[in-house]
Amino acid sequence: MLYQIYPRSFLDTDGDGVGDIEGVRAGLDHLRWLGVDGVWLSPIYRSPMADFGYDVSDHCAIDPVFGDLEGFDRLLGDAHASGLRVLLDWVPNHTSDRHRWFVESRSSRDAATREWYFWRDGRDGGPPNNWRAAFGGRAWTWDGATGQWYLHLFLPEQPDLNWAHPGVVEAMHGVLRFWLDRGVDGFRADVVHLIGKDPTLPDQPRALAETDLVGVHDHPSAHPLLRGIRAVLDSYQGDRVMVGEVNLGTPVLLAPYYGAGDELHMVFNFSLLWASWDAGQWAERIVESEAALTSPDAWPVWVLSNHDTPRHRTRYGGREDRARVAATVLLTLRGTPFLYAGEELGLLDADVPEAARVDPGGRDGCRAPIPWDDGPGHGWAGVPWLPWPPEVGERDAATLRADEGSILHLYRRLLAARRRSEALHAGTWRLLDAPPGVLAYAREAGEDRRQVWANFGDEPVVCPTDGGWLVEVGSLDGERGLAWDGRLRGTGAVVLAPAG
Ligand code: TEU
Repeated sequence: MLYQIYPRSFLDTDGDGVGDIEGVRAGLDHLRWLGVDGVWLSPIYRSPMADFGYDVSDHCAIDPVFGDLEGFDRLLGDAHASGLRVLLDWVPNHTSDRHRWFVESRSSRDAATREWYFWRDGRDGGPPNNWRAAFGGRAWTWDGATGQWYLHLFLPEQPDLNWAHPGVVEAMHGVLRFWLDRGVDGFRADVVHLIGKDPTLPDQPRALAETDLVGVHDHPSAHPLLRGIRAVLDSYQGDRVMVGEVNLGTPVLLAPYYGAGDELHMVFNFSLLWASWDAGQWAERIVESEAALTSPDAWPVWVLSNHDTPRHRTRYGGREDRARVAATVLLTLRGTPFLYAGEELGLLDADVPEAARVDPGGRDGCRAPIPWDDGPGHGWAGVPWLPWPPEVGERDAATLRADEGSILHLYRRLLAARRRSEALHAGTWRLLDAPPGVLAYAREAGEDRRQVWANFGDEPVVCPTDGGWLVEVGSLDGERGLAWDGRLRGTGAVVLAPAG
């Protein structure tokens, strides 16, 4: 299981109210106790923070707000000493407009890095095509100095790199090598599908003209680029991995990004993150994903929350019992589950007043600071950059760790069950017949077998069972170790192990 840390919201140790690398280091004990295998750090590189680090101005320097390279090396050493792998967030599609490459590119039409970005003449007095940006508005900004438009699928402060230019490929491979040489175990690759573009930059079809490209852009030129990127990782000892953020809507569109085992090692599957609270929809999407990812190279990835989306407990109506059922499913599916820091505490989104909102994508609520104890500062050295999430004071890491029946202990028990069962961490997945409102499946690996039964409805349900099963983990406390009689509590789930 991999655990996403949004560093500025994790733990502040130097009093500036922004989480930092030393805070991540201090949190390693929590991760080890929980049973995390590795962490993905959202960007910590030098950045003007227009998009809170996803606008990188120097890929090989740590932004001072987080610390420095020596501090990062200490974190990496401690994480490795704890058996944790560390993935950095690599942002290949765009840089900050204050990156030296772009500063030079915009300085002159003859600049050496001019073609490292997309510069085009306008059309009919406007931008070169009808592309829209992810944070609203058009995906082009006019630059008067050189009399052309430049492309940015996100903010104007995030100009898109032109990966058709060999200089970009070489420079960005160099960035990967800089961190791989330092010993990082791999990368999460931000909107990596967008690096492939048709050089003619054709208009979006009329039906899509008002949408941004993030969820629809799927150009074949991405695949040779991904093979080149994979070759860089494969040139290093130790299995260095890359998990790609590919925002395409259905799993069948994700499968090509694994290539023939020579492109991405893993690809985020957001189909459950986008699903409503409905057992039938979850079953359909898992079946669809299993059917699409049939290649042995296409190892699935499941995720319910991240730094771009309202937290799933908030999405499920603020119900902790639903978050517990969701965790039971997430941590027993085939593939690698990703957790988003704080979901193990059952955090809700913070209610951020208009005046305190800072994110251009309206995502502040899911980025609220993580509370570590019930003291006045909740473990933080400074006043956090965003408001605390609700229930702070009784919902924090220390308080939940002291309560065996808490959702935190449920995550820990599920991760331990996953680790000790080959069926759960490496076995097959098969849907089981279940009553309406119940998602049920079997996991098998040789002699090792598990079943998971999850009741999405509030009413208790009696399920068919061939007997001979024990409750290994129950989403609601007090069920562990009991023989299973087919009864499921309302909004409750069980992981079953053979009784014999
Ligand atoms: O996200 C891409 C993406 O799909 C989201 O930005 C989505 O379009 C947005 O959340 C809608 O509000 C990645 C990063 O995860 C995100 O934090 C960055 O803002 C974005 O890319 C640009 O780097």
